[in-house]
Amino acid sequence: MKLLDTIPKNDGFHMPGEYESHAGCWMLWPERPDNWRDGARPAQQAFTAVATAISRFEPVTVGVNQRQYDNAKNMLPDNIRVIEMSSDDAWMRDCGPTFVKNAEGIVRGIDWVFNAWGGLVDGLFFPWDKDDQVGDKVCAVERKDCYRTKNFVLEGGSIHSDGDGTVITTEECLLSKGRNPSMSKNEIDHNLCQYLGCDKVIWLKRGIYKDETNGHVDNICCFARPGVVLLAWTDDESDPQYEISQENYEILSNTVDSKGRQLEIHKIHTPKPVIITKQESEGVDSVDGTLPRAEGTRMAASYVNFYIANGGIVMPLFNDEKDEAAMAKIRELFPDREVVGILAREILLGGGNIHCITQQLPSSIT
Ligand code: KQY
Repeated sequence: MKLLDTIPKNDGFHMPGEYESHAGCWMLWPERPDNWRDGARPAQQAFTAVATAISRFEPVTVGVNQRQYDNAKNMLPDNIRVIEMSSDDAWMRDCGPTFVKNAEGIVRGIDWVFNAWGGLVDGLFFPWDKDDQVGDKVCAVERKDCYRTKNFVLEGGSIHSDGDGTVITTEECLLSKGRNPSMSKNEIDHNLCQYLGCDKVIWLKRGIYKDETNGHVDNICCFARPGVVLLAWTDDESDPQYEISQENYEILSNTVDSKGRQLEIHKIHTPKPVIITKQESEGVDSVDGTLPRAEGTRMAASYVNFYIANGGIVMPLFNDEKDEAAMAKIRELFPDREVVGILAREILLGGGNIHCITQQLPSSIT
């Protein structure tokens, strides 16, 4: 497969919306005991539930480290393709490729530089070299030519594309010191347009309160279709999330997308704060250089972190009184898709959610 050093936009490629048709979905398998409690067993059950749900709608492939291959094969249903692939952790959205597509339906990958959400500045573990190779490996398995961004650090969870010329991101993440500190906001904006084939970037300020990725957009805001966004929300003025959501609402209300459309904004109320318990904290190995999981820490829980599959939505639930309303709202916004809820606390305890552990491969249908 070719490694390309040209620019996707110049080659006629752009990132489709997640709601466009997929050839499949990629995931990784969790195992590191300094991030996942109890030897990652509960997380493996949650990942299995997510993979199984998505596989009802489209083919799923799970990349697994050699030492977990047998276990993953045994836990995952037979319709899921399991392949041996080294990784440092299990966040396919972030270390995997972002796929772009042209008018003929040719699909290519972008293999961003990955540095574990901030490298030596505020990255979440060290080293991350195996994760950094995942994008290239997925493209090879899928026989997709691949763009490598030599000096541009980015994770897939920090961008959303509407597939129609507009991308959303957050300043908190893309302007963070651990990503591309020598680049200005304008330069980063330009790079996003060049690689994702878009004409406009909407810059939100901050992501979900306490999000350890420096505020990935995929936990706070996403597109339901061009011109329509979902925004994580709270009416509780005493919650630090209140000000963050208000600020982003202002930005979204006072902008237009690349086609000049005013955005329709739908508020998705967050669950009540999800806090790590003593037992959960004690189940995680303590290792220097990995973000600790201390009892009492608030995790960045949000319903917006869902995956859009062909004909389905696979969304996180938290056993919270807001679960039902969030599901109902998402059903209303995606009337042609079956909405499947998965109890996702064990994924959240690792630092992300369903969107963060999945990556769609667009289909070649034009
Ligand atoms: O995309 C994400 N939310 C990934 C979070 C990584 C957490 C690593 N502990």
